Amino acid sequence: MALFLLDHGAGNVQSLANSIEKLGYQFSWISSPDDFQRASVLIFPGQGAFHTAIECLTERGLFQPLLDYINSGKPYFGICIGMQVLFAASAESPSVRGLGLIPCQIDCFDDTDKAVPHMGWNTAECFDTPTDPQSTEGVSATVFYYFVHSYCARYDPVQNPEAAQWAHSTTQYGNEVFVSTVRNGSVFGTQFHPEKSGIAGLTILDTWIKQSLAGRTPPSVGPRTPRHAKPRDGFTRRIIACMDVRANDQGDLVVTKGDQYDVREKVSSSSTTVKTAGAVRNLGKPVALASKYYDAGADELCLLNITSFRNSPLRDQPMLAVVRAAAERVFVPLTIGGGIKDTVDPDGTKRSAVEVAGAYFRVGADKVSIGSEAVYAVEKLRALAAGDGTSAIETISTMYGRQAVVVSIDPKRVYVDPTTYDGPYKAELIYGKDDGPMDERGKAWWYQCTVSGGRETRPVSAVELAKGAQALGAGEILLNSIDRDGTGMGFDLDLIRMVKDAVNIPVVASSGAGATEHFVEVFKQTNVESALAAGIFHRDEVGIQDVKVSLKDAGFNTRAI
Ligand code: 1PR
Repeated sequence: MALFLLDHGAGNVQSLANSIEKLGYQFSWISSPDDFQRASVLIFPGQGAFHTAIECLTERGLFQPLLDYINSGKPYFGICIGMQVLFAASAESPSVRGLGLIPCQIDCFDDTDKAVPHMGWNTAECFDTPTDPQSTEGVSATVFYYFVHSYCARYDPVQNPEAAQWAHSTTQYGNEVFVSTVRNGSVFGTQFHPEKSGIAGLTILDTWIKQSLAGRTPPSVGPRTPRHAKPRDGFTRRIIACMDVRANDQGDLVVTKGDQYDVREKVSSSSTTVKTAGAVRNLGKPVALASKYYDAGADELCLLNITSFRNSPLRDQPMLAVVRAAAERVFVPLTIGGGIKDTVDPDGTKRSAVEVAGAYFRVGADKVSIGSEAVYAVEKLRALAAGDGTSAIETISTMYGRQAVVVSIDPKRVYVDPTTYDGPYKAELIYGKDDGPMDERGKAWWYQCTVSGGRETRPVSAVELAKGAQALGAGEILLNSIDRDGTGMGFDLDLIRMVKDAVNIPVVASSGAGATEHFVEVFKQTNVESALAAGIFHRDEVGIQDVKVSLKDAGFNTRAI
């Protein structure tokens, strides 16, 4: 029996390869149509947009051989888009035909009551006997799986009977119930990413591969009771550990952490009280810390190359090596930021932002985070009134899907006299709060965007950037605050509320966490889906599990390890 993986060329397939290697299985890649003849067990970890997957398969002559393989009755496991291509069509790409095994359409989530994409951890409730791995394929209703998708197969036995017949488990997001795994004969598919779902996901992969290599007997399908939306879904709040990475003065990549983005030690000379900048703070090695946070139950990890705006990321082999090594050890989503833009190598070779992002996806990143370039793109959007298709946000989201593009916002408060301010951000002013520096008390403020790690301000507000980024195709906002970064004062709730209310995509609250209560507060007082911290985790002041216990006590769904 030979296990093969299918790479359609537009997604992070490295994560699945890493998971399968971790489980101890050997596999080969499908690289030509003939390889399907040699495959007896096949996994297709499709990612990105429906049309991209189908077009890539067609261009490489793999569409029909894939259909023939599935029709032959040999075991097939489709992940995310690899599951969606089994359907006849998708609302994402109405003119493109899928494989058509499931004769109905994939629909778009309704974003009026929730953020879309559905990005994060949720439950999956199997129809079959919970104790029998032959029938559950290892899917358990008591653990959580990582989903990231804007389109889904609605579970509705009346309106969408074919999808309901194929449904093996369902998941609820907001008020919508959708099919989270499909199964029929030797065909299995998960809408979630088992390769990014920690131990729970590895269990599914292991169960399925083991049974398939041993020879499967297609399970019989028993009678089913139709399901309806419950008062509450299983979607959890995500806790993200962030590592700011840069070279220290010896040239080694280290995790550092700033106070309001200043990452150098403050050194006081004995003869004077003036503090001067010392060495870059070193809080540990990126891969070791990433492994530690994965083991501790982080729902997601973020690695930001904070000085990459100075050079070409594709020449930054140490950073690529860090991401590769981290992806081999952690099986939760990994976001990589810093320097995601069109660049020119010192030898004059031009590199597009898509190439830069692709290099990170190929070594195991799941999402890229765009900072400075997003600000310039939104400035251009304002001037042209529409995207021209050339920005990093647009090109990467077109190729890899919106869910792979995060926009990182680095805003700073601008204090103004509310009685005289008549600038363009009047409607975004925050009044009557006195949590800023003493010399700004009594003033109002707005949030101005910065580039190059906070070194330069630009005439764009955080709200404007978030809206523009969403319009250009970003799938998530990582919302920092230079004023709160490293202070431990808690998240800037006014900023977070304002940005969250302006967009429909998920928002990550970042900067200022100093205690578990700050996480409870940000989830109670804003609608963000996730919260990120750095300093308190690096300094072991608060553990990731401490945060989750507090959230659970406060009534929020959280993922246990
Ligand atoms: O502009 O596309 O090259 O991206 C650069 C990226 O690097 C941006 O995401 C930017 O936020 C980040 N960055 C640049 N300089 C710094 C710096 O600190 N000097 N770090 C920097 C940003 C902020 C957060 C931090 C939270 C939580 N780091 O990610 O982790 O504030 O910290 P806390 O919990 O300790 O308060 P581009």
